[in-house]
Amino acid sequence: MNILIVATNRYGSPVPVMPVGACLVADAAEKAGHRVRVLDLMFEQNPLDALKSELDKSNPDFVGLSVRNIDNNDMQNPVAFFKDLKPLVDTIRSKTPEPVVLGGAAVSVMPEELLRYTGADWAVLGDGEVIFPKLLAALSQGEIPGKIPGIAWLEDGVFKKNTGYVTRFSDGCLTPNFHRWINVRAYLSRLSTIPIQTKLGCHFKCIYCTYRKIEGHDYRLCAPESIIDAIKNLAAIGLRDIEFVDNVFNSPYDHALAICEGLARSRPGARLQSLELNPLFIDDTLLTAMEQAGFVGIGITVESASDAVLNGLQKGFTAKDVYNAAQVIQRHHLPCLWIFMFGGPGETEATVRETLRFAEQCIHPKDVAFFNTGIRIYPGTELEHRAREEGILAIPTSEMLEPVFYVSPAIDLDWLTETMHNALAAHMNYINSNTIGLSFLPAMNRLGYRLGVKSPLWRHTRLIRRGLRVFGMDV
Ligand code: B12
Ligand code: SF4
Repeated sequence: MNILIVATNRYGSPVPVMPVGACLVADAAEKAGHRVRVLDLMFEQNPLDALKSELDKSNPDFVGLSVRNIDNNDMQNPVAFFKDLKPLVDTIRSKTPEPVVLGGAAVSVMPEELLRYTGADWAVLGDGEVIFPKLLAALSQGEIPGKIPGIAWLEDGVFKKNTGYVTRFSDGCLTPNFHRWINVRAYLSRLSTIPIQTKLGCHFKCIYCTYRKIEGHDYRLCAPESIIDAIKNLAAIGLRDIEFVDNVFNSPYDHALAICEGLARSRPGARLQSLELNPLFIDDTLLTAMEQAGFVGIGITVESASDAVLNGLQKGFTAKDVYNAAQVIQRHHLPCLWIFMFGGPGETEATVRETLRFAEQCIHPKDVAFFNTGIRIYPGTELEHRAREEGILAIPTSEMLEPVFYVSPAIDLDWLTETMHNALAAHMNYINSNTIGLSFLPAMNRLGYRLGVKSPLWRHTRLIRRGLRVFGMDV
């Protein structure tokens, strides 16, 4: 069959992210014997015109839409990306009667709502490179796709899904042939990194999290040797800025350590990053291995340094673990981005002050702290139940594609905004979503690339903020 896969994401902040999922799915469909084309809308001036002309060219029997983001998860400057989908589906429908299937992280998070909103025929939940070829085979043989694990659809207006187990990483196929499908240079020239996953699944139970909906609760680990080989191959073709996009990179600890030690031994010459470290599994052994492996930046997602909030979020670690992790990080030379989230259950003025005190005392000025405010509420999460109980959320799930946020009723948003404004003014290494949501961030990424700046750009936060302030900007 002729297959067209459309990578719909056009968001350029903090960097445009390469559509790794769409490319993996394209690779898999081609391997299954189909003629596949990918249309990446990221840099298209006019996405609907680009889609129309691609549909004319490829005359597809089947169109897959890769949907990454529902919205930008930002309470201060919300942008709803899901609204771009309807005109895309309408354009496809105007040109062809063939089936339209949705896939991508956003679809795993809110499949029913996205199927209803777009009117697409099928949704693939999770691992598209395994499920999509099976769906194509079923449809081409007139079989019922609903028997395939990982498929969702609407039947007489009723949402149905098959949530059977899917195996992944079985063929060691970790990285797609990016050059075959997308304009890699366009991404690299905007400081994008090459994404790679080392595992799926998460054992933690944070109350707001959607990741287990996407990847499942059980770990599905990729063999460390396969990961090391994949990184060597990427580096050998010049794709050296590589980012681990696991939900948590350092859990299970032994798996992460084996990968880092293997990379330290084989030295592929890659510049590695991960923004998803959990403070529970940070120690000198792992950080030493990461330094030797070629890491150039790490991010640690602690959300808070207050036990009341960490408990409320059910993070599975304590403020003591956060302080311990900070001590270990200070003993090493890896630039670190600390990620916090204000407004969770249990947040008060006192807990915000506790977290800010931690940041002042324990985050080195050359490292960076990112403070988010408000937590996006997703259907089916513990946070949704809590928000409904507390009267914060009253709309039905069908309306939750529009971003809705939780902020602890015990916190005054004006006070928090003022407090953060003052904290950012006093610390040039602090950023919040207003700073990274800057409309000119994409231009800054391009300028950075031309000036020879290497990813991650956040390492230069102090310099950038100072520079922009000289030009009179309130950042
Ligand atoms: C790593 C990550 C990042 C990194 C990306 C780094 C990089 N170089 O790529 C950073 C930190 C930059 C980032 C930023 C953002 N992210 Co992010 N990110 C992730 C994370 C953890 C992994 C994404 C990933 O690469 N997965 C690996 C690939 C292989 O999987 P995949 O793309 O999902 O593809 C698979 C399936 O979805 C499916 N599939 C994909 N396409 C298609 C197409 C078809 C036709 C089919 C059938 C199947 C299919 O098959 C693929 C292979 O198995 C996810 C959470 C998660 N666990 O998925 C959030 C996630 C994708 N991010 C999210 C968001 C919101 C954002 C941001 C808007 C802001 C934010 N607050 O984080 C920005 C947007 C950036 C941008 N420019 O678009 C949301 C998106 C959904 C939503 N809730 O709206 C997620 C799901 C997290 C969440 N909060 O729920 N992110
Ligand atoms: S540790 Fe991360 S991925 Fe796991 S449940 Fe918590 S927020 Fe989600």
